[in-house]
Amino acid sequence: MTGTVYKSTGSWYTVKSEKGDFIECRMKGKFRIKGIKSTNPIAVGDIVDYELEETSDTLTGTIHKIHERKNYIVRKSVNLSKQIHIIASNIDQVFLLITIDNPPTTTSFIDRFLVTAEAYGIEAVLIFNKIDTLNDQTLDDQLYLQHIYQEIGYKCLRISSTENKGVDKLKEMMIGKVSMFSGHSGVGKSTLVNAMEPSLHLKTTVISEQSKQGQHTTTFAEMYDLSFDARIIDTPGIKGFGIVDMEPTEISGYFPEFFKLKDQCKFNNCLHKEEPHCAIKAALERDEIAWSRYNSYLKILEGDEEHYRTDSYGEDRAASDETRK
Ligand SMILES: Nc1nc2c(ncn2[C@@H]2O[C@H](COP(=O)(O)OP(=O)(O)OP(=O)(O)O)[C@@H](O)[C@H]2O)c(=O)[nH]1
Ligand SMILES: [Mg+2]
Ligand SMILES: [Zn+2]
Repeated sequence: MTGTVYKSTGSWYTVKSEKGDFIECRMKGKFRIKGIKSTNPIAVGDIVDYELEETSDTLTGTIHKIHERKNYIVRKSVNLSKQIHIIASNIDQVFLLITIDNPPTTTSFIDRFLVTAEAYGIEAVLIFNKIDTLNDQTLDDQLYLQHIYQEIGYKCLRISSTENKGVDKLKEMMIGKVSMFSGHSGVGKSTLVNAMEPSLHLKTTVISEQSKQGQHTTTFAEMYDLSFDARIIDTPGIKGFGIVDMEPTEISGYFPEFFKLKDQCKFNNCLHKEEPHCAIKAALERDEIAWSRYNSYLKILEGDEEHYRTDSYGEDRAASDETRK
């Protein structure tokens, strides 16, 4: 039988059958996916073949095959193993939720996320959430960021999940598609799912007053069917976004505004650092490329690991638990 993975806890997978039932499944044997060393062989969104277990009283199943993925999005675990973690597969679009100061989202984080989405060929849309909390200063910051990304060509939405602003426009963009929400803990991913589908009652938690950080409420990625012909994958908050290995010359190809110009650089292997007659440096000087984007590019090029927080909760802990099994 064939079904779709709606939730993965590392040892059990909730699979939705073609008839629409949910079956708890285990994995049979070991899966090795060519070329990737992943902490989780089966991810939310995977299409799998499974067999029902006839011996048990409760209906469970065993997964014996994963169908080829249309795409998947991964991040490098920020733990010692440096393994990659597949966040979800077979997705049509990913929404990155951004808050300006509660919690803060850095441009470096946004850009790492966008580079990963570009590298995996998945459309990314930016959601500026909690617009109801902006003051004069943070409103300026938000509009400036939105301007930068819109100029590059990324779609941006301004939303208040708690006051239901901008939510209808988002719903429209989600019809008939599988979407994923990502972003730091506390930016309001689960709150936004609840705003679209109040009957789900997903757990949410106020961010820490003191640290302005989220509390890692959602611990596993999970897909939900929504009543307006859409599917959403809510995910645990991510701290840093380690970029999966890329060749240095490949990186600027994932910055669309660099990509457009790079053929005009004198050297075709230009890294846009100190090389003469570099079209990207020239555009930067003319303010046609944002310095924040260029700085993110340099950081990725230098292989800096982003380390957003140093505690060990949330998905990174889940990922390392799975590694130990
Ligand atoms: N004022 C305001 N608060 C919001 C908004 N969206 C979410 N919140 C609040 O932000 C807090 C965190 O929301 P969650 O939905 O738990 O955040 P999350 O992104 O799911 O966090 P993790 O599951 O930890 O990754 C909750 O107290 C929400 O009520 C918003 O648009 N405006
Ligand atoms: Mg959540
Ligand atoms: Zn160049």
